[in-house]
Amino acid sequence: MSALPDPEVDVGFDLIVVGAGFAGMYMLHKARGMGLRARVFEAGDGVGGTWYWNRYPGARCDVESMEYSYQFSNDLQQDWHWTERFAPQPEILRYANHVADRFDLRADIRFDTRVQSAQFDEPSARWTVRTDRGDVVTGQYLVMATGCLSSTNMPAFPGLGSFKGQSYHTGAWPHEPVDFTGKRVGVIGTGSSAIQSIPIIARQASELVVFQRTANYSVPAHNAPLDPDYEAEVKADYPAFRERNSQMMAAFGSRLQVPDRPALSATPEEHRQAFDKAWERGGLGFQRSFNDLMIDSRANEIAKSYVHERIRGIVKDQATADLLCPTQVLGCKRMCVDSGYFDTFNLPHVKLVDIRPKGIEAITPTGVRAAGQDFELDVIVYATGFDAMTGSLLKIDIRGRDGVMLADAWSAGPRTYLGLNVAGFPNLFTISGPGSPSVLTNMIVSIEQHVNWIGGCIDWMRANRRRSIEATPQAQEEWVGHVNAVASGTLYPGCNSWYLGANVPGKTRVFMPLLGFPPYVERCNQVAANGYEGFELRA
Ligand code: N01
Repeated sequence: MSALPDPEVDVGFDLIVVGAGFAGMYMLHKARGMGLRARVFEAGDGVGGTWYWNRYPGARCDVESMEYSYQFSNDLQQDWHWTERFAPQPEILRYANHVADRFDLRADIRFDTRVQSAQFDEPSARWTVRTDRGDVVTGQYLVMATGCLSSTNMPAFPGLGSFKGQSYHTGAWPHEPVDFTGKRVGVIGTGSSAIQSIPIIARQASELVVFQRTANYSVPAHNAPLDPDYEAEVKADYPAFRERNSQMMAAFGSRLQVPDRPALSATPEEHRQAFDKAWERGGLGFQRSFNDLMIDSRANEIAKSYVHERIRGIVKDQATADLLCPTQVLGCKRMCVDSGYFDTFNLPHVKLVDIRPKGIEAITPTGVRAAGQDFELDVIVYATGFDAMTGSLLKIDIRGRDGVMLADAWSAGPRTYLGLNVAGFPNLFTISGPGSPSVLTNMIVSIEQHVNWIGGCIDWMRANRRRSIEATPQAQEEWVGHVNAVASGTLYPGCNSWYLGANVPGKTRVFMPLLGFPPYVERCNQVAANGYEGFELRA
């Protein structure tokens, strides 16, 4: 990397963007296309966001590669070639870098620079942003492209820091490969990051101890080289393929064409056929085998039993298999997609430790104390997840009208209108913010929809000579109620998931994302068509 530039003092930006992941990169490209002067700040030394930080072994996207990419440029989507059905992290990072090069994005991004504060100034209706490198810049609009899963969750285990061996967090992995050969490794956590990395770590480690608090549902990926016929078929009419996916509730997976029917009206034989088919196909489509799995707990129990049977069929030691069978509602914690996770527990040097009810008792100088035992380790991998959706936003001292802090405005949980703006914080936009479909969808599709909406909004404001936009408290109240009402009609809020913030001690428990991409898009479009109803626009 080249030497870092001197701190910048510039009061002339139209748009300041925080984060150079997929959201920040496209926002910058969009802004330039509109003739806006934009500055992007990025804490890392490269683009890619989540794919820049999450370099743990086995990191891979669980949305298929032909879908997990930008659609704003047809040339880009035609030119780029994915090599696997589910793209691995290094390839996605290469793609992000390709986009940055192709659209010459780096020129307007300041890397290695963390935004510390952002303050709205009422008389000028502009935001002043300060960074840890001394930059002080102002812009009319502030766009938070900070990502939903980017602030790592490191639990305050007693003795944390005392360990003399090597420690890693999956969400902030080193850039150099980590060699586990001959090492005794402990992995804390059994979410997606753990489930993807455990089979790979087990191939190298001399001993692997997995510390499990909650067993998780996982379906096989059946990853494979990308079928060239399938790639050609999609590329022959990429826009129509994108359009079909945008009509799906999670904005991906239209090609599965699963029948839209409830499990409760199907026979046991039909259940087996549908679940077998989904299991053999691999991927998150399993959850769509029937349309009532996330609505009716009896239907959910049927899917749950099927997965238990599969786990018991793979894992030879029945006590271990029992521990690996999750008890919570299937899907209320995000389902995982794995390559050989359950099989790994058949290896003689891999051990599963149930840490309930006490959890991790301590990190010691020589390893981990849990379940009343001391485990001697050379390496500890913390796969303990993220302070999701709000973590990165609240790490920044954001102050809106009258100096009100975002952290105070959200003390009882995040409150937004459309997941795009917060009452009292004019000209602030949150890409894939809480209250929008975000993490319950193909993220790139949601990101593009938000960036396009923000672009349209700024265009409209310019044409109509408005200099500030801000959600009304009433519209925000109604929206928060809507998001909660949608979630409470489902089984999603039924367990301690990060969707609810329940994985971070002390975080207010509220279901943060909104279910259902197509109705959400319709609502956003309606709001715009009606002159940005629900927003106050000042001249
Ligand atoms: O994090 P998680 P993640 N003591 O929160 C455990 C996306 N993602 O990084 O369930 C002991 O899911 C915790 O236990 P429990 C994806 O959206 C995508 O794995 O809270 N254990 C859990 O087992 C995913 O959902 C991909 O009881 C503690 C684990 O740590 C999201 O990122 C790949 C603990 C954390 O699991 C997060 O996944 C990877 C404590 N104090 C991630 N605190 C793709 O494929 C936490 N745990 C695209």
